[in-house]
Amino acid sequence: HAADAHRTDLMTITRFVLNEQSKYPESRGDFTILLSHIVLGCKFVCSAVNKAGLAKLIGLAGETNIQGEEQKKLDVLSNDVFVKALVSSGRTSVLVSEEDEEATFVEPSKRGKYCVVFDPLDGSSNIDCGVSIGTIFGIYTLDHTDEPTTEDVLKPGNEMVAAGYCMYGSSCMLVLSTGTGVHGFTLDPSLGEFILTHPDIKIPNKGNIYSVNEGNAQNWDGPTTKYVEKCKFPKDGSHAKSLRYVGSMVADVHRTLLYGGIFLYPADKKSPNGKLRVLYEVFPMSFLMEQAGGQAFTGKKRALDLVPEKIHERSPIFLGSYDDVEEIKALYAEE
Ligand code: AHM
Ligand code: MG
Repeated sequence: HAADAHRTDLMTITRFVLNEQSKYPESRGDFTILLSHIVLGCKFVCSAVNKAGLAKLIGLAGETNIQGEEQKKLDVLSNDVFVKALVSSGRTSVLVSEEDEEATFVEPSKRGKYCVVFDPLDGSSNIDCGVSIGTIFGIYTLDHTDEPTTEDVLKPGNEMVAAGYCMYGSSCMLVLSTGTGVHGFTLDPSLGEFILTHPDIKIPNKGNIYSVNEGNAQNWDGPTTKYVEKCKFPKDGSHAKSLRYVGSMVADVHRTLLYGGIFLYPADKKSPNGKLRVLYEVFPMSFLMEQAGGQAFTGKKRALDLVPEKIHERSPIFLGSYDDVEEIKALYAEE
């Protein structure tokens, strides 16, 4: 269609969220402001990630800057940018980042009603070879006016009001849910704006891809072992599944969301709670999966019903297409 070649009615992420929020008469635009600061962080990291390879080529990485400091590593830099953007939004009170051992409590004059948990740059093993990496975030509301504590984020994932990720891949994509479905926005670099390109993403009910680090197979438990065996050697006449594993959660979950299938980071003998972190990896991705019509399971229960006791707690996770997750749930139920 010739008319499609130049779209003139651009649904930016800000316009989209303003539209959504206008459905709530009590909304005063706080969420929109918070999100615009998250978006700023994502754009900054996207630009830094895109320049990283070049910087290396022309010898920037490892050099010292004007203040005589070593160039910051990309993950540290990303964390600094997100923390500063979130604090300066004036809409946050508690921040939990994968990069910081302790939670950040925003000073009283800059406090707001949201708490944000995030992994500023996930998939660190992929940074140096230019493979897709991403930012993951989840948002809670503060439900009191007392001094904020970590209790304000040690809440089950089903209490999150929004979650999302930004993938720094062949294009930069921000995928967001505020509890009314999942929507994907692609960064138009010439405009510097995220444009709605994937409205109302629904994950297929069943997929033909499984995604897991099979190098850990010797340490898996019974149900995970049985499940992966079934993926490769199905006994019911169905086709074997394909294996895809980037080792970058955002990329692996993004593909799972769009193509269907299952992503697993199970428990194993060496890491009985798996590897991934409940607050800023497991919860946001589980929130998105459910909003897209899929499921997320820990091996014991619905992932979003977990109540974390520590901010950096880990949990095994199985998430993806509804029917595929049903199968792994059945295997754990047999135990
Ligand atoms: P990171 O936070 O240190 O980057 O680790 C998280 C990453 C996830 O993106 C990915 O799903 C997982 O680690 C891969 O782990 P493994 O290398 O054990 O397969
Ligand atoms: Mg991580």
